[in-house]
Amino acid sequence: MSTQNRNLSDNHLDNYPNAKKWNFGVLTAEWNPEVTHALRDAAVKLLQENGVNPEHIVSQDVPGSFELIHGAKIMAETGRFDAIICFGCIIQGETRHFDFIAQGVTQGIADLNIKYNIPFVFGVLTTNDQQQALDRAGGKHGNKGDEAAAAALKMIQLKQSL
Ligand code: DLZ
Repeated sequence: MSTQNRNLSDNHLDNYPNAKKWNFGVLTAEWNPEVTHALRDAAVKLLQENGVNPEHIVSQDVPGSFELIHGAKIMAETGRFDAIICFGCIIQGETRHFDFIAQGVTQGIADLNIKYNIPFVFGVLTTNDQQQALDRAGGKHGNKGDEAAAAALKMIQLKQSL
């Protein structure tokens, strides 16, 4: 994801008069928690700033980014949520594990978007090192948690406007 020309937190949000009725599932991978929890906290804050009832935000951790897929599926099948936001941070290591997990999670979350009639937001950072991740989790490139929350709000609004 390119951040060269855009601070990720530079979201100009619309007005969401119905947001107080909307329900959100938020899933957060426990790997690299200093990053993923910062993403989650920014998202929850932005949702609430836009009128979402704190009691309508269900937040759960999963072991790693790979588990976001099944966690999101379980959440979707409850039928309770208008959108599900997934947070993870996959950092390049010495082996090809990074590629397989990143590919699997990306495809898995994409598949959920097709299978279920709600948006699943991809808030997964894939970076070369921890600093790049921190730069996007409240650092010099803003916080991708804001962007993910904004995407969820916009997609629910889109669905309800059609
Ligand atoms: C195994 C693994 C590795 C090597 N790296 C990461 C990572 O950078 N970020 C992340 O969220 N999870 C990682 N994991 C764990 C996998 O996502 C998954 O939890 C395990 O493979 C068990 O299914």
